Amino acid sequence: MSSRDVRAISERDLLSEAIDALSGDPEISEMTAAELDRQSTTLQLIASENFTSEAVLAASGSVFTNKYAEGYPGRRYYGGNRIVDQVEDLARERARSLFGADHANVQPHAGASANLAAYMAVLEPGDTVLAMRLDQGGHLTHGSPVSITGKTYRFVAYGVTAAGPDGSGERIDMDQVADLARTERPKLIVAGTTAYSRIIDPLPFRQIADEVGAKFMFDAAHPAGLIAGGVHPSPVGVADIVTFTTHKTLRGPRGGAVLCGADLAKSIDSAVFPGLQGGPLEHVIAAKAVAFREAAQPAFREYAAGVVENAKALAAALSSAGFRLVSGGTENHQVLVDLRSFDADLTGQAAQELLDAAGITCNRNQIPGDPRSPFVTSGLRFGTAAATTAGMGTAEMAEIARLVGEVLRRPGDDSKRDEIRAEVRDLCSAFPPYPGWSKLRGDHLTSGS
Ligand code: DSN
Repeated sequence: MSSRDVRAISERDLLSEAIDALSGDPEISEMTAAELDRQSTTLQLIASENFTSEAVLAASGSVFTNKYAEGYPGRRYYGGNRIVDQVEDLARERARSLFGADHANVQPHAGASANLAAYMAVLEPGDTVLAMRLDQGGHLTHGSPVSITGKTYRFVAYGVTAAGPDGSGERIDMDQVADLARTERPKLIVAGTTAYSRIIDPLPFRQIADEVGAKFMFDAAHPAGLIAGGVHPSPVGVADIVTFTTHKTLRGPRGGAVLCGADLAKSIDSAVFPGLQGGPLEHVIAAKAVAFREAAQPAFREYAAGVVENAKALAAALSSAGFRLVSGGTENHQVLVDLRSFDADLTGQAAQELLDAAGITCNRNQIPGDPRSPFVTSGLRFGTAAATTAGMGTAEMAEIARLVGEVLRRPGDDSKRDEIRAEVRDLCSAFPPYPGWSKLRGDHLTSGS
């Protein structure tokens, strides 16, 4: 079974009805068709995005959106939750089974709320936390001063090692993690990144946490699908708490979840509700359940391996095109590019805009030690999760790297950019993310970029 088969579910009739129902709202109907067109005719290379299955979309748009269900299965604050309880129980059970966890909370609306719940479960305001700095590859919720996390807790940051020859550096600096843990005595150590292209081994973090008596949280937002697919080591059973998002490599609906041992189950549940959230999004929880089931299929393992294989191919081709890769390559779904080697004057912001205009969607990103601000940046981040779902392989990755190089080599050449835009459209036409929908909505699709 191919990686596409696992997501080929027969909800097309249901979905076609759902789309037709939107025709009563011409503006949103038109925007939905335009966004489907954008997703179908441009390259989706944002590392945190993916294409869900049609079954996930169907569950996300289902009648469960109508239901208030504050509380947890069997302990709700509203009536009428008999079916919703079954849905949430099933989602929890599937999450537990997929990751081999004792306890799962599937209510967090996002990765940020999952992380906040984890902090709230084990920390008091002012407690010290050790986590990766945003400009080294960490996340806003890992203590950035502009995030509520940085305002509430005392975060101390670790980073990556200096760039070495032949891509030998720019790995998480475990010596620094150990040194800071010994001097700062954090109550919690956080592993997890948003812009880092290497495998994160949870075991050394566990050892350091044990040495200093800290709890250990692993934010698996990015690699969750790679962990479920067996191509990255699992932090479940190693970390005290594992948070993740369901919409990145895991290919589910937009949302978050928390896994933990039985010892922390009550604290995590109380932190999510009533600590941080009100009514859970049961339609999204239904969609999470669908995604967990899909990720447990054998074909998902092939998909996860394909994502990494494609990232390696994209990295190799970008390197050949003259781009320096942060850490020299990749072991996950991401490729982080340092643009300065390619063109010292080209910022991440300008490169992102140039690529966008050519139909290549990626995001600018700071690289370790970036002299430019987070808004401008010197880097680009690419991801292969969505392209792999659409069926692209290593040949397409080489082609994408060529297109990226051609666009960025001629920033002022509008006709070249239009030529590449046409090539991108041709490439995408062979890999439609929702083939049935494209036919279904052919009359509504726009012809713009
Ligand atoms: N915005 C996500 C990402 O792109 O990695 C993280 O929250």
